[in-house]
Amino acid sequence: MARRALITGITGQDGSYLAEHLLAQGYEVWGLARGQANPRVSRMRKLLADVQVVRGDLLDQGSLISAVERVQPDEVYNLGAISFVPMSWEQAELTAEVTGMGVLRMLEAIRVCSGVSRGSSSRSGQIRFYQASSSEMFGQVTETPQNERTGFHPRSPYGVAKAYGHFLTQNYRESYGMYAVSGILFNHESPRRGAEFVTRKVTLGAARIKLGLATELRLGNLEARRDWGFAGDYVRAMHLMLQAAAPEDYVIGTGRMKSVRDLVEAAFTAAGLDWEQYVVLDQTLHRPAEVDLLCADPKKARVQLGWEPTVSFDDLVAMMVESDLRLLSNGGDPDQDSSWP
Ligand code: NAP
Ligand code: G4F
Repeated sequence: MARRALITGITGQDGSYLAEHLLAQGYEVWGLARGQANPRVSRMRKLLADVQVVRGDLLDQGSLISAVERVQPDEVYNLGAISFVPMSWEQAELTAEVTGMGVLRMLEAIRVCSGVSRGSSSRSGQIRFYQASSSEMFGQVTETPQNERTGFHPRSPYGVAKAYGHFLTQNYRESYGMYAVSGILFNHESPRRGAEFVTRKVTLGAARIKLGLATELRLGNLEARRDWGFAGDYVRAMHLMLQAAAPEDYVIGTGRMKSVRDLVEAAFTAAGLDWEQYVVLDQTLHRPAEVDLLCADPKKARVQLGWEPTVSFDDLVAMMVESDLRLLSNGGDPDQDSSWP
C-alpha cells in the first residue's frame, strides 16, 4: 500500500516542492488547507492535481484531529506558519498562535488520534512527525557556523515562536516516545518563493527594471548575510529525516554565506543590469532587531542522511531571474494565483 503523508502549509513554497517529491516517491499526499475561498488552494491544485485536500487550520484543534482521523497518515509534515519575519512584529500574537501553538495543536492531534500516552516505548506503527524549525532560532549567533548543538538567541517574535515549536517537538519525543523530529532549515528559495522575501523581491525587481516595468528597487539592510539554498533540495532532507531509524534533529544548509549586497549584484548581473543605478536604500525596511548572519554546518545531515545540496547560489539566483523574466514577459502577475512555474 502507498504510504500516506499529510502536509500542513501545502499552499506555500515548501509544501509544493515536498508534495511533488513525495508523489514521485509513490506516496498518497494530502494537504491541509485553510479558509473559505483561499485563492492559493486553486493555484496549488493547478500545479499538483494529485494532492488531496483536507480542510483545517493550525488555530483550530478540532480541525487538526479531524484531519488526522480522516487521512490516517504515516507521516505528518508541519510546514504551516506565519513565515515572514517582519510580519511577526506587526502581528506577534497571531504568529505565536500559528507558528508556535500550531505545533502543539498538531502534536496533540497526532497523540490523541494514535493513542500515544506517557511511557509509550514502541515507535513501530507510529505516525512520524516533521517540524519545520528555522535557523532564525539562532538569531544573534553564538558561533559560526551553526550546528545542532548551537544555542538559540532568537531576534524576532517569529524566531521565538519557532523555538517554542522546536523544544516542544523534542519534548513530545522525550515524554511520549513519539517519532518527532525538527529540521533546522536555513533560508531556501526558488521561483515559487513569496514576493515579500528578499531573494524574490530582488529577482522580481531586476526583471521588472529590465523589462521597463519599474525604475528602482527599494531595499533595507544590504549587509545582512544568509546561507541561501534551493528549496527543491531542502524538501528531500525533510523526507530523509523521517526515514531514519531513530528520530533526531538536523541542520540543513549549504555552509556558504552571501550578503544581500551579493544577492543584488548577482541578480542584476544575471539580468544584464548595473544594480547601483537602480537600488535605493530605505531605512523603513530595516528590522527592529536584525539577524546579522547565518551559516549552516550541515555535516550531520551529510554523514547520517547522505544529504547534499545540488544548486549553487549563482545558479539559484540565475534560475529565479530567468523565471521572473519569463513570467513578466508573458504578462504574468506574481501576486496572482496562476504565477507558479
Ligand atoms: P510559506 O511559503 O510562507 O508558506 C506558509 C504556509 O503556511 C502556507 O501554506 C500558509 O497557507 C500556511 N499557513 C499560514 N497560516 C496557517 C494556519 N493558520 N493554518 C494552516 N496553515 C497556515 O513558507 P515556506 O517558505 O514554504 O516555509 C515552510 C515552513 O518552513 C514554514 O513553517 C517556515 O516558517 C519554515 N521555514 C522556512 C524557511 C525558508 O527559507 N523558506 C527556512 C526555515 C524554516 P495559506 O496559503 O492558507 O496562507
Ligand atoms: O528574505 P528575508 O525576509 O528572510 P529571513 O528574515 O532571513 O527569513 C526567512 O528565512 C528564515 C530561515 O532563516 C525562515 F525561517 C523564515 O520563515 C524566512 O523564510 O530576509 C533576509 C535578509 C534579512 O536580513 C533582511 O533584513 O534580507 C534583509 N533585507 C534587506 N532588505 C530584506 C530587505 N528583507 C526583505 N524581506 N525585504 C527587503 O527589502
